[in-house]
Amino acid sequence: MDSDLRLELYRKMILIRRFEEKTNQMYQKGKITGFCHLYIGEEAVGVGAISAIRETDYVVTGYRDHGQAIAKGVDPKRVMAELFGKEAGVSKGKGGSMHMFDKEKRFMGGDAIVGGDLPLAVGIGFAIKYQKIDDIVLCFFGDGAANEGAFHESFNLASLWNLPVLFFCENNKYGMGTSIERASSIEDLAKRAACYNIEWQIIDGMDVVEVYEATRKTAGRVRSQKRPEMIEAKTYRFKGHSVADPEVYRTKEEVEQWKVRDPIDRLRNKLKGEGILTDEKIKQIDDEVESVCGEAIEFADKSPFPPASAVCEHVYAGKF
Ligand SMILES: Cc1ncc(C[n+]2csc(CCOP(=O)(O)OP(=O)(O)O)c2C)c(N)n1
Ligand SMILES: [Mg+2]
Repeated sequence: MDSDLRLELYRKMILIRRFEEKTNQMYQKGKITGFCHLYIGEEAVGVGAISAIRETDYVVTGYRDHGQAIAKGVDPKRVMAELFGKEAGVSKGKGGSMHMFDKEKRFMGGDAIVGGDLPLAVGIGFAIKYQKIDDIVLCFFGDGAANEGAFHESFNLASLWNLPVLFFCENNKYGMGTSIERASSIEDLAKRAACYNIEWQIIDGMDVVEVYEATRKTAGRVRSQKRPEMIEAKTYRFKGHSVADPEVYRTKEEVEQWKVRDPIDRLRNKLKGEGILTDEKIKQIDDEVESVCGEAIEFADKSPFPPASAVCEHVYAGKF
């Protein structure tokens, strides 16, 4: 892979890491409230996969969505404003952390229901087929979501109807405080795809270049063959399930072992070793990213909260 592209992947991962660290700080300060799930440790998955599809392709995901929204090109300012519950947020401040949404960027959420985005991916896939266009849907979901009925229903219909959906499982070994060993009859979840006649593969989710290359090739097949496929990336979250998680279900040693595989450190070391990344360039990227995050916080802080009169807008029920 050429060095410019690898530098770009590195920059995006750093941006998301810093953005999430700032999000955590803002939460502790009381600027952000409610549920808030950080993506720290898993950046290689969102960045690698989303960078490998077209801008016109669709992304759907679960509630660990800030980083993926940014990777899809959603403005970090509007993501932070949404986290703050402000009117300038991508969902007008009414969705919060779990409901990032930007139709223009074809980022179709952000879903608080575990596995809830899988049927949405099938629906979008069906619309693409119906309109005879060549977009695809990249659908992220967790290992916990793979145990939901919606997973099986969605895989069945996507295969039966030949829909262009790339199902992407982020297997971070835990669904809240429950380890995969305690929740699933198999640990390699991608094998389930075979039951629905769907091609599958397992990749290293801590290696952004591997994620990018696997997604690029798979997305190409999904587009040309108009068939769903599944990728399972083995990954790990370095922080708790949400910001309010005491993490009693896993050992500090286990977390430390995974941190050795930090996707950002890995790529930085590789690029430094090849002479592509210098200390000066590292600092330049850090400074750039710092100012993007600082501006996002300032923007979010300045934006007003939505007015009380807007409470019945953008809801199915309408006025009552
Ligand atoms: C249908 C449904 N059941 C239960 C929950 C509560 N819940 C929220 S997150 C979560 C764990 C899901 O884990 P996973 O799919 O592995 O995603 P991760 O948090 O690891 O990214 C659960 C059970 C929910 N939000 N929706
Ligand atoms: Mg999980």
